[in-house]
Amino acid sequence: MSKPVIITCAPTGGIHTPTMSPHLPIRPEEIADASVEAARAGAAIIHLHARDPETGKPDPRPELFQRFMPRISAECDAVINVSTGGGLGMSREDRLRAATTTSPEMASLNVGSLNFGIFPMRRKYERWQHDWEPEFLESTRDLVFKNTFADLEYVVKELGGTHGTRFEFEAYDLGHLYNLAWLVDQGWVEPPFFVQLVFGVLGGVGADLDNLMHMHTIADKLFGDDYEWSVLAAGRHQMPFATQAAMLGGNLRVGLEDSLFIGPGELAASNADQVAKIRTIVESLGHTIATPAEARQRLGLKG
Ligand code: KMH
Ligand code: ZN
Repeated sequence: MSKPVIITCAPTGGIHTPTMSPHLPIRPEEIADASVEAARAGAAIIHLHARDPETGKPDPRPELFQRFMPRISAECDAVINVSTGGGLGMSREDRLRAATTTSPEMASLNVGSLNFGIFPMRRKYERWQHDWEPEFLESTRDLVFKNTFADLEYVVKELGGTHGTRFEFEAYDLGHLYNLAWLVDQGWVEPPFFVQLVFGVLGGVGADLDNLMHMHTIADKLFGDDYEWSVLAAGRHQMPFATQAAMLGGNLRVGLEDSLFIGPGELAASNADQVAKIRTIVESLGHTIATPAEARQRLGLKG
């Protein structure tokens, strides 16, 4: 019998724009509501970004996080995970401000650099098509999502050391797993590691199940019993990849950060709907879902 599945929900992210879905939470109250509903639907971890309440753009200001984090903690028991990815093009300092101000139990750490391509999809996938803003698409053509070795060292020492925060290590490609192994070798991070395998971001590894199997195999070789793994996949790949992760004994992430859809041509009405859908799938496969307390214990969080 495999372990209960840890569901992470990422309610808003820093990529999709408010023009793309009326259901994307933007204002602090909306982010708090979406997070609490997702937790009630079965998410044990909530991965958080903030947005400018007026424009909806990704916003690093800690005071915005402080407008939804306390409410989420007061209204549910979910683990709060603060993004250090922020928004494309943000400086390292800005990306860290919210986490260093709030000292969360968990923060994301993107364990390598990549091109972060956002381009219109091929016509055959038009039911999953997004209405991206042309200027935003243009701005991503010449952009590197920068996570150098110096950045990684800085973040693990600052957040992991001083603040006792533990990480959702996001790996977008095979090499990123080796970057994490390097951090482990340096003695800068301690097990258990929570490794989020990310599929379907153009610039990272493609959403092909053979890639999932291979990344899982390599992660097993590198981290053995010292890690828990989870899967997220962008856009239309979200639910199939989450399902596959659960079938293989892993954990999974859903949320409007990663996909605005709940089915072909159908926008998700809420984050909780995505959590409820994957929970139904997971439970119908004979698995159970993890409570926040179980996630804390398995991931060695400070609580
Ligand atoms: N939007 C995801 C593909 C972060 O916040 O650190 C990446 C992400 C990055 O979650
Ligand atoms: Zn994120």
